[in-house]
Amino acid sequence: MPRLVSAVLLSAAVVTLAAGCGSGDDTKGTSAGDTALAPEASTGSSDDLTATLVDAKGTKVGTAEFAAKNGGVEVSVEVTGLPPGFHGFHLHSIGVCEPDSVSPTDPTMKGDFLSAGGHIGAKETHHGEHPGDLPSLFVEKSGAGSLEFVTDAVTLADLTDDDGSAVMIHAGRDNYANIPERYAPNGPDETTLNTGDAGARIACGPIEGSGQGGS
Ligand SMILES: [Cu+2]
Ligand SMILES: [Zn+2]
Repeated sequence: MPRLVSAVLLSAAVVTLAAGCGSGDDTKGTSAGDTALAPEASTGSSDDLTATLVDAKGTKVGTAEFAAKNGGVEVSVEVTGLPPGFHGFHLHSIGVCEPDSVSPTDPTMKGDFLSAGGHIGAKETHHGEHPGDLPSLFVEKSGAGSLEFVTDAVTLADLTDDDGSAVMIHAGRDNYANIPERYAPNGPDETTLNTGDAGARIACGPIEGSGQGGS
């Protein structure tokens, strides 16, 4: 450090000489600045999970991170290059993201990222109450979007079960199966109760990491 300080003083002296007047700037040269950048590093943990989101062409469109928080999971996602507006955003039950793949539950269905199966918890209850149902992702006009929230409906261990899990972005909006009775006197149909009608799957990311110790 002494070396740096003397270099700063020297250059300040040169500037002062060159300028020919004594407006010496003494406020520079106190160099605590570098250490102030550190705090972010402390939030990382080896238990955290991550996912790289790709579109059907395999192009990376974003990343998601999952960290244990308050007995649940804090989710942070950032995307770019997606169509503006609201998008259905879910945790799907299988950690496989293959374009143009066959649905594991319905072999007659084929489409992008169907390999990831349905929403986590789809067998137990209806959409809107699935543990894998998440807040909608809003994408700005630029194609960029970000979202951070906590869900206590899943744990990191749920996301790292035997067949893994995947984070999914849909083409359309999620209605959370919230269909007014005046449209559906007998209640929403099966598709709505399973999916929330968010449409095609446009980006998918297998969730990776051990997740051990997080619950
Ligand atoms: Cu989904
Ligand atoms: Zn759902």
